[in-house]
Amino acid sequence: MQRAEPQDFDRVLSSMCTQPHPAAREAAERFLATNPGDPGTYETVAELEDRAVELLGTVTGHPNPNGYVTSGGTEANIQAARIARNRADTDTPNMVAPESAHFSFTKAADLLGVELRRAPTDEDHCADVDAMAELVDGDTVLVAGVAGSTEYGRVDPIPALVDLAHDVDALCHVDAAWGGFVLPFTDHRWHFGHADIDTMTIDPHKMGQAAVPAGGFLTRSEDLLDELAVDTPYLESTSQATLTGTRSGAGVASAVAAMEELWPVGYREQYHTSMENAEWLAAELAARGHDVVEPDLPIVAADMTMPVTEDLRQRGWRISKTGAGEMRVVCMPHVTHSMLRSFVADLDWY
Ligand code: 0PR
Repeated sequence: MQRAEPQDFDRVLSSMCTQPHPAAREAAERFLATNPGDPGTYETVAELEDRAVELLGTVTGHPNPNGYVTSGGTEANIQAARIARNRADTDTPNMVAPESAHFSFTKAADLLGVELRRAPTDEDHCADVDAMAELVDGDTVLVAGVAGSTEYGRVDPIPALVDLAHDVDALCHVDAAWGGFVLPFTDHRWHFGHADIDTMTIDPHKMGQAAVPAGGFLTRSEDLLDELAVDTPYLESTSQATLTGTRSGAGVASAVAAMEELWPVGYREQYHTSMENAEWLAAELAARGHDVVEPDLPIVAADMTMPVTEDLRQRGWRISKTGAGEMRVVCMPHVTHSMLRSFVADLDWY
């Protein structure tokens, strides 16, 4: 049988993952057979994980963060909800999030027995603080905001959400799974340095250009992470806060390599390139009469008819859509200007 090969990235406009930076790829290969889930045995990769958390703290304005490298944003969001539920004193916990929150919150709610209350977003697809305030009550354990939403790349008013959460003694979680590595180069107020956020998701395997799997989960203080700790009787380490047991040393090593290589200059350049591409595509689509949702971060959404998008798929393009049915293009590092030019040329064929 012919050896299977992964897809090329040259027509992928739908993904929130990308080709790893060469240094990240090399580090992933080197640490393939290591398990940060057993730090007593795999000491080097355990040290690398400490370094990863330190670097993630640098990116998110926290000089002394706690946390670990997760399997992805889903695990990090589940863990945030789990901490909030465990520390609260209620039998009927709920969490409040904007409707733009990723579907991993639905999984977290289901797994943890926490009711998920989603508030409508404002006309610009951002969290509407007043609408969320209406859903918060004495049983609210978590208020979540998104910094770089999956569909439109929008950033919620995080400081106001922190106030909303803390007014009812709930935790505030920020999901910057995708946006975390572009937001430092914008004017948004989204990170630990801007507000008393309790927990955060920020994934190296998205805009961070690390290999999959490398998600990131950070907590403001050690006691929050301790809410997750279970005893591990037969490991040399005595407790474990992660959701999974055996974990990817490749992910951890590649996250460190990518961040050491790219923070801050490489990420800044990538942000500017991706934004230029997104703005160029938005203008080209608008010039062709499509309704475009203006990009704030490098994601472009535009109303296109579905037969067109189906046909583009036949031509090899991988594009996704928003819940409202708009075409959605994520300008990841592998998405170049020339790629977008040939995409627009294909669109002009109609
Ligand atoms: N939070 C946000 C804001 C996200 O966008 C995502 C994933 C998650 C959490 C969950 O992260 P993990 O998928 O790492 O658990 N957003 C994309 C999505 O689910 C992920 C994705 C990645 C989609 C690659 C397509 C793809 O090819 O739509």
